[in-house]
Amino acid sequence: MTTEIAKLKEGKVKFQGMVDVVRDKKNIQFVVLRDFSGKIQVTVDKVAHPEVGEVFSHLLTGSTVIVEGNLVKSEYVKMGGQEVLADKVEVTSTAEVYPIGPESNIDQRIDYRWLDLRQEKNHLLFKVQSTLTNAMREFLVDNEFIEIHTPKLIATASESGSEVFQVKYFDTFAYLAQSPQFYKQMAMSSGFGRIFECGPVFRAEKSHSRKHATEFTSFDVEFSGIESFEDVMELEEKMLAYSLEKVSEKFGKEIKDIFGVDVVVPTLPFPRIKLADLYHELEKRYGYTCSDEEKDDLTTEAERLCGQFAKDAYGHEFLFVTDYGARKRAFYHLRKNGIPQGYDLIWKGVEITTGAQREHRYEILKQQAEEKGLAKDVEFYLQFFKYGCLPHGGFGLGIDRLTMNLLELANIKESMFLFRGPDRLTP
Ligand code: AMO
Repeated sequence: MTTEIAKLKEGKVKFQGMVDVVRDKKNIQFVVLRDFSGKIQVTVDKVAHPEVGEVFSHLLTGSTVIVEGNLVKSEYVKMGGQEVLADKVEVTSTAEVYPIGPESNIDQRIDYRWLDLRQEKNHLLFKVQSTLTNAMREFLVDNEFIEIHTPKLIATASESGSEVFQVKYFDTFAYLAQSPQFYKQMAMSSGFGRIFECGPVFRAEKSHSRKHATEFTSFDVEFSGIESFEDVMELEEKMLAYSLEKVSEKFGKEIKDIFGVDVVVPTLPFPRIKLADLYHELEKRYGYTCSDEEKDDLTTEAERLCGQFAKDAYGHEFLFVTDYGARKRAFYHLRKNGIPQGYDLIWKGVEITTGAQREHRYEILKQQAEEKGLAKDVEFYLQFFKYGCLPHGGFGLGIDRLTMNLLELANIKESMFLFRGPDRLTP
């Protein structure tokens, strides 16, 4: 039995599908069945096959069947110009009335996410996400990066002081990794040279914003032998341009039709601007100001305005912002003249990446950790740099945010298979 609707051929067919809709007329029924590959119209002559008509007339959307019949060309059928004239049907599961509909909000829809995901729009979303991450992998593997898998259960609350989840671990406690940061750098110390990882990370932040989740998928890259964080930005922009081109080729038209969004393959290089210059421009162009204290980081409003600014100043969707204040950046960023050698990448007014050259010299790294009051927690990590380590850098990119931006979705919840937030642990 063939199970792919899209591959059915003229003549006798037997296949499985899920009921999309049943249109019941007096003597005839038009049923749309679907599977992952596509849809097909099944036409039932109720006079010739009353027992088949009887079955379909009781089936609700979502029920599943095995149909046997004859597939014929038909110029009257909009759906691919073909139909299956059914002579047999077997029900494999029945569905109840759907508890959600077009009027339901995203939180109600997530309660029944498996039904929500049945929408074609959502199928497209995840095909796009899969193509995007696959292209990123492909780009890196072609450039001799290897994929590694680092532990998510760790012994100490880590990194930047950002909140971590504590979990019971036999007679003691463990923490859920908020980033593979320490281990991707360990790979550099191990001499791996070029690595990446795509996996879950956890943040115990009670944020209800449109771009925060407590668990998300992070695409992390780290590589050695760099001369400055410029090398890191260069790799990332090339990777994104390559991947967006793949998405555009494969799904550009469908994305435009279904999401109303143009997939723009970005030109290289992406524009770059220092944080202080950015604030100057935002004030000059849009009258935006904030306190001096806020200016060593990007405020939420400034981040949003970056989308407009990148478009107005450079005709670009992306913007690298560099030269943040040391107070706001992670202790492991290499500093030159006190300035952290890192960046954030803003796309359409939303941060999608943090990247940097790392401090690879043990003594300085230790001192920077101490300054932030983290030396005890990161003792194990500091060891990685005691026995020599090449200069290196890398970046972390949130896959869910990337997808949200690509398809211009209102909320990150839409772009996650299953969202996890402060009030959400189910389904
Ligand atoms: P950072 O903390 O900036 O950097 O995270 C990197 C990227 O991850 C995404 N992101 C999130 N996505 C959804 N929900 C959240 N709560 C959330 N927090 C962050 C964003 C962000 O740009 N170790 C560094 C990376 C590095 O330097 O390599 C880090 O984790 O897209």
